[in-house]
Parts: sequence; C-alpha cells; structure tokens
Amino acid sequence: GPTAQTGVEQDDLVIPLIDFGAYLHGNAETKRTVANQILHAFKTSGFLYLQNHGVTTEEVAHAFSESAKFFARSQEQKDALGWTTPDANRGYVASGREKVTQSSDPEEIARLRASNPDLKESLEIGREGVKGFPNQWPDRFDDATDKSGSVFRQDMQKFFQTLQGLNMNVMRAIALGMGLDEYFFDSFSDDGDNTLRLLHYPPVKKSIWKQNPGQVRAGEHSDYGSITLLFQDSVGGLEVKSPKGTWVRATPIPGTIVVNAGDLLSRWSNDTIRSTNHRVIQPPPKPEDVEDSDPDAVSPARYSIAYFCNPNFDRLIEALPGTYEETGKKYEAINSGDYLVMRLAATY
Ligand code: AKG
Repeated sequence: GPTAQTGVEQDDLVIPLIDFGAYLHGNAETKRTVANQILHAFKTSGFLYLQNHGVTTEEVAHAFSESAKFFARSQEQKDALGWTTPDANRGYVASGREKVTQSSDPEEIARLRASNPDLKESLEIGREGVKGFPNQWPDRFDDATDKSGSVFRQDMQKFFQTLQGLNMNVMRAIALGMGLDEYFFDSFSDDGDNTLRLLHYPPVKKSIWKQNPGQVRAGEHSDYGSITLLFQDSVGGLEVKSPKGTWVRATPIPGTIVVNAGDLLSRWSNDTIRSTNHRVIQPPPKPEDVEDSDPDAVSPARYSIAYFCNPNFDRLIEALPGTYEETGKKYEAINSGDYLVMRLAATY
C-alpha cells in the first residue's frame, strides 16, 4: 500500500505527508492503510499534511483571491460586518492590537498601534440558512466584476460545501482508523456546523519583531472542534508545539492542506487523539533578506484559510467505542454546540 512521507520532523514532532487520493480512490486494503496513517498522526503529533485531497488548485487559488479582495475593502466596510456573539460566530473580526506591546505608557502604546496595524483580521463564515444567525455578507464590491458582492457570496458558499465534503471523507478515514464502521461519524458530521475563516495577516514592520520578542501574528492556542482543514499561502509562520515544548515550523507544502485535530475530537476520543497547540509568528528569513540594513523593512502579508469542523451542534459527544473500555471515561458527555459556544465565549 502507499507509504506516508514525512512532511516535517523535528524535536520528536512528526507531521506526515499523507496521500488522501489513495483513500478516496483505493481498494479496501489501501483505504485501511491510509486511515491508519491518519489515525497514527492524530495520536502522535495531532497534525498532518494531506495531498491529493480532491480540492482543486483553481478552487483554492480562487478562494485566496476572493479573500484578498475582501480584506482590501475599507475598514469602515469591514467593520459594518462585525462579529457579534459566540452563538452567531459569524462576521468580521479585527484583533491583535492588545498584543502589540507590553508597555504601559499610553503614548507609547498609541504610537506603536499607529505604526503597526492589526496583526490579524478575519471573516468568519458559518453554515448558511441557520435561523437567527445570518452570515455577514458584503453587499457590494467597488470592483466592477462583483458590484453586488454576489460572486464573493456564491463562491464562498460553494467552497464551504466543498470543504464539508472533505470533512466527511476525513472523518470516515478516522472512523476506519479507530476500528469503527467507516460511516460511524456521518450522522455526527452531516449538518456541516462548521466555520470557514478567511485570515489576513497584514505586513508587519520587522522592527516590531525586534522590539517585542513575544510578538506573534496569532497567539498559541488549540482548536476547539473536531478537525481543522488549513490552507496556507507560501509565506510561512505557522508553528506547532513539539513534545519537547519547542516550536516547530509547519512549512507550507504546495498543494497540501494542513489537517489537525481539535479539542472536542480529543475529548471524544478519551484523549487518545491529540489536539496540539500552534501559533503564527513572523515568516522565516529568506536568503535574499539583508540583515538589519533597512529600518523600514517589512514582513510580507500572509493569507490563510481555516475550515473549522464541528460535530453537529445538536449531538451529544461522549467517549467513542474502543477508547474507554480499559481506562474508563475521562469526561462527561457534552452537547457539541454548547461546548463550542462555551469555548468561543472564553476567547472573545
Ligand atoms: C487559527 O485561526 O486558529 C489558526 O491557527 C490559523 C493558522 C494560520 O493562519 O496558519
């Protein structure tokens, strides 16, 4: 059968590169091999790179270009679509300002803010058609090709559905890897209670990194739900925490999706699957970078797209068969939607 390649290996952290085409199109034995590779990755590093996942290069490139167009809108237009509540979890989020400095001098903070815009902004897109929680779609673009914003809306809805399809398939592989029926998770995942997050990390003056050694583009965290599908551009900066407690770069590999397990899947698996902390810092230096010569040098903008998958919000999540019989259940059963809202409420 297919062998998993190594994407990244450092400090006892292995992020394998897994050929999902062999799962999607393989025979029963091949599927089992790939499923086992995925489960092994989830039990050890909690992260893997997926290739031949069936999401086309064109679709991904298009989503990135629509995303860049969205973030290029005026601040006023973006703020009008503002994120409101954890229950809705939809809309535009600008954040990071509070981390710009450790200084307590108001003038110093104001000066730094002015010289260093938000480190991260995002647009959260939820499942369409949920009563009371409409998505915050832009009503128009100044761009002549999308005067009504309908291209953006339709394309993002379509991308959401594409990724929901991939979520279902990855959950099938996980089920198989866990020795469950391949379709075990279908009735837990088929509502698509997921969040598509477009992310933009604006350019940052390199002097900012120097002034604040603790400065990050996105702080250390784990994800909350079942699995996350992450597309990154070629800039880099994503890091995953190793078992040694060090940070290891999850270097972008063209054409792949970074897949990681979230806290609720870890809980569901009675802690047999790992939800691993990660963060985003400055991009790695390029060979052509000239050391310290230019005080105005900037780290380039970075774009990424994360698709956070969750079990259907109306499902009860309790230890999966095969994970607790010997050790006992570590956690109480919990409703998926309640869990997610609780976690989001603690963050925002
Ligand atoms: C998050 O939004 O939770 C992330 O971890 C984003 C990671 C990235 O931008 O590469």
